[in-house]
Amino acid sequence: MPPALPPAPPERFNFAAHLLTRNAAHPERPALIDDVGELSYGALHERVRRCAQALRALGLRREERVLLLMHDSSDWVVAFLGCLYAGVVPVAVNTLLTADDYAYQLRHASVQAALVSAALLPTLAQALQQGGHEVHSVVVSRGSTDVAQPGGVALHAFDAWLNAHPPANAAADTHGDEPAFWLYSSGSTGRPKGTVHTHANLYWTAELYGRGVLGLQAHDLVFSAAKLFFAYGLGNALSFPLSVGASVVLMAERPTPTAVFARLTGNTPTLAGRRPTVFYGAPTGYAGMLAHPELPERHHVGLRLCSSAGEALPRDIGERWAAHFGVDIIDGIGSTEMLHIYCSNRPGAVAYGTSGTPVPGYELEIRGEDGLPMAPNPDGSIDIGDLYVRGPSAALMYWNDRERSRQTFQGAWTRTGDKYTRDAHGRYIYAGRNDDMLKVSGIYVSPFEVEATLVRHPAVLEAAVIGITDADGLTKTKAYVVLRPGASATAEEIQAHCKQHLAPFKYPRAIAFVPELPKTATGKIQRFRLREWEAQRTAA
Ligand code: 3UK
Repeated sequence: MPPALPPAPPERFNFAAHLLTRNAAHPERPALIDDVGELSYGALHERVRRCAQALRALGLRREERVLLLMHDSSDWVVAFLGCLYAGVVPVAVNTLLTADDYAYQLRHASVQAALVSAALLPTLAQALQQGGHEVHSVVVSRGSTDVAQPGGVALHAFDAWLNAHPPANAAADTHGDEPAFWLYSSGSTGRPKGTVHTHANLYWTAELYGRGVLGLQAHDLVFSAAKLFFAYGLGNALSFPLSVGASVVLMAERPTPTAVFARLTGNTPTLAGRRPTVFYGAPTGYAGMLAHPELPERHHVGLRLCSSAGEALPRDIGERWAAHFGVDIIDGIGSTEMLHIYCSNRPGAVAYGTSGTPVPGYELEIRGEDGLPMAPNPDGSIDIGDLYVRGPSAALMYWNDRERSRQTFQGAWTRTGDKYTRDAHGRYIYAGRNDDMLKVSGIYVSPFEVEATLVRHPAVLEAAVIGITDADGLTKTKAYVVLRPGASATAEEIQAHCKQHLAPFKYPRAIAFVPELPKTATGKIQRFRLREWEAQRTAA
């Protein structure tokens, strides 16, 4: 008998209140350990309720949206849960974007207020200056609010703002299916999609994956290299651990190998020797750590479990990590649309090079070109097709985008955009995307967006961007560039141009200068030819 699925949450359900209630019996236990200090479950309880009250005092009402643009810290968690507690909807956004990106999000989400890290305030201020938004208040976490104050917007310092308000007495009486928060997700063309998630979706991912598959326990100390603004990081470092009373390490800086090693070995002032038992990261991060000269020895870390998602984990990386640390990496596929992982390996039963089997509570179909589920072969395997998933944590919709919502959310089923096969043991094997999206370091990059930026460089006539596979088996972007007659530019100059005009993580990792691009008779760039060139080059 498979283990019974968890009970459905009650109809009236507020996820923040649910977490606080679940942990009310152990107020002294550490909940969050960030770069500057530690917050117990009791202190978290109080701060979340103060935050809810303070949001109401700003004039925010149920269902209104707030931009959450912060580096990982306990303030991030307090802000997110404070919004949920008040029934206010946080729009949690990537901290690596440009002022133009934020200006779009402010308008698209009709945001009323923003919660921002001091270090990101200048970028947000630039976005606010573009106008066309309804933001009336900005709350600044950790640092000076000394910045040219955008006209008509009130600035508050997070700590003083919280402390000026008593804890709210009661949580907003939200419905489990009510919009709780949004995350933005990029598509190959068009603006990013505002993906609307509910209170119940957080519950389902925490119960089905965090508890059900990963088996997180109250005594775990978890650390995620993937940031809280990614759906992956939000489950890893917020909803999963806080659902079981575990403790979380939060880190504001970029997850470089050195920064991650310091946490894994407990070697920071606030950790003071406490070492994470569970680590989550993207494959590129694991590869970077394995290649790093300061990779800690097995006995310097306290890991019992590692998780990977965002892009397929190459077998070799999993095997090398397991050989070094004696701990498997559990690879699973999830998405912003499904909120977290719905198909995964299992602790103690890992098949590297596969995404494992469906997470109990989710159903998968591999569909053929006719749109129907493909029949298994006699040995039980299924040939390549389009992966669809059905499960209780699917987003409600993409905000204000009927067309793309319809394409993705098809009744109970969600179209993943991924190609998959299934082997004779029932394990699912990733076989590429069926749009042009690339996953670089586990983050979506649209080749078209990069191309549009490349051609803005004065020396560039035309450009095409494709994904290439590096020596670790991971995807990196490569740009084929045709220069204007008589113009010259170096690869470094073109990369610097991209980092300046695009979110820097989107810059092409390699540049090839070519006299012309392969095109069809009608002038369309033949990307498959570029991929063939690449294959020939690597074979040579
Ligand atoms: C790809 C994978 C192979 C795949 C995510 C865990 O990555 C997450 O969400 P995104 O919306 O991207 C979704 C797409 O990324 N992908 C993710 N994981 C894997 N491909 N193997 C994997 N293990 O194309 C998928 O459709 O950024 C991951 C939890 C929550 C998430 N949002």
